[in-house]
Amino acid sequence: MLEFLEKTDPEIAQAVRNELKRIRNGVELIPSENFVSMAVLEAMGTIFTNKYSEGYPHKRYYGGNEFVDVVEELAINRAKKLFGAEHVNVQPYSGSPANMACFFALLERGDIFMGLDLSCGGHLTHGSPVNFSGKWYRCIPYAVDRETELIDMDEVRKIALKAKPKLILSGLTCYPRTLDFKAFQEICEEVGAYHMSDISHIAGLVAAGVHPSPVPFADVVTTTTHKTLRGPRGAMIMCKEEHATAIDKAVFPGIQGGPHDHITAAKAVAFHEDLQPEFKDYARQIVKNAKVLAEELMSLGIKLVSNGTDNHLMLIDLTKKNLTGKGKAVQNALEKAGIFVNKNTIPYEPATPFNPSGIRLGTPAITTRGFKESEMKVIAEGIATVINNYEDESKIKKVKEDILELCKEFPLYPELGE
Ligand code: DSN
Repeated sequence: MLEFLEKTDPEIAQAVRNELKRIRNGVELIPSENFVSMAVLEAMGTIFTNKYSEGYPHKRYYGGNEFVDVVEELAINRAKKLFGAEHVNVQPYSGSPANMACFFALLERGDIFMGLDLSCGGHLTHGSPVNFSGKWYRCIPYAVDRETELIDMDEVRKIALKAKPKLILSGLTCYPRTLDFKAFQEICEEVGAYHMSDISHIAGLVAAGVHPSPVPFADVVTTTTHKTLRGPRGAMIMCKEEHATAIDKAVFPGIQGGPHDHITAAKAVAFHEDLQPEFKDYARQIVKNAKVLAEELMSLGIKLVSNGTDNHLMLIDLTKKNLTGKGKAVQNALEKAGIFVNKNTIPYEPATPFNPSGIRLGTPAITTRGFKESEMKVIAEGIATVINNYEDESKIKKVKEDILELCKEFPLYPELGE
């Protein structure tokens, strides 16, 4: 591997090798990450990176797009089949521009919309005041219930009836439970709002039928392609035919220039993989693994937000261990043990976003690696030991040894050599 890179740029080649070693010797629990197949990896490294193809298939602003059109149409058609979508735009560079394109297509600056509050599991682009979505539009957030830590749809409805939003966004980056898209749709219809859904985290589960889909209901649905869908870094927008022109115009020329054709090729490959029967098994195993990991953690005295999970992720509440604001310290201690997670705010966070009181973790990447229920028990024990002893180097070292042992049994990217 890296034959040419090694000669041209040994420093970058070394960084790639080090990264490979890091992921092989650790347990990747960041719920937004995954390991793509060799075919997806190969597609990303093709000569399509050289091409400019502003516009859409058969309507381009540059010549020489005969084969790019093949690639983009395959990506679109496979995505439509995967989700049953009426219209798909596969050009968004990533999740944030995909969401921005939807706002541009459906709203005017200053319009009111509703999104899940960031500290309760929403995304920056769902109305955070530091993001374009909160600066250019008036976000009236909905939150989770303080007691149950669940989204209360009656409360969402009450807020919607009062706020009269032009759009309601159903979506999550850190909500461990099932979203009731049908209930969101009913509220949208009652108040005359567009329904936008961001399924970036759960798209693979939705495609495999292990989480309800918003596609039959929502006006527009966005998703990144690199999380549970296990594709390249990027995003796409699905929408009802009536919004197709507005969405396409908002993506290009609204906010983007030339699409990244090598990434479109890799999206097409990933969607092909996602359409295979094995992908359904993979998605089911993600959820099974998450349930077992959650149960094991709770049996070891770790408090989870909403006391469990229905999807691929869970959120540890450190306040119950008297570790309020220690998310960063615990994340670092887990990293020393070879367990990769991210610190996260918990609902109604008593500390700060940079030093929050939560740890977010999930099972998409470790499930790709082949881990099953019995491995979840080893991981849960490691996590609980580190949390209980996050300043004790010798206990952390012992966990690292167990994690290394576990990792050896599950080779990662053997095709890439040393
Ligand atoms: N940053 C992503 C995540 O980790 O959930 C969302 O954009």
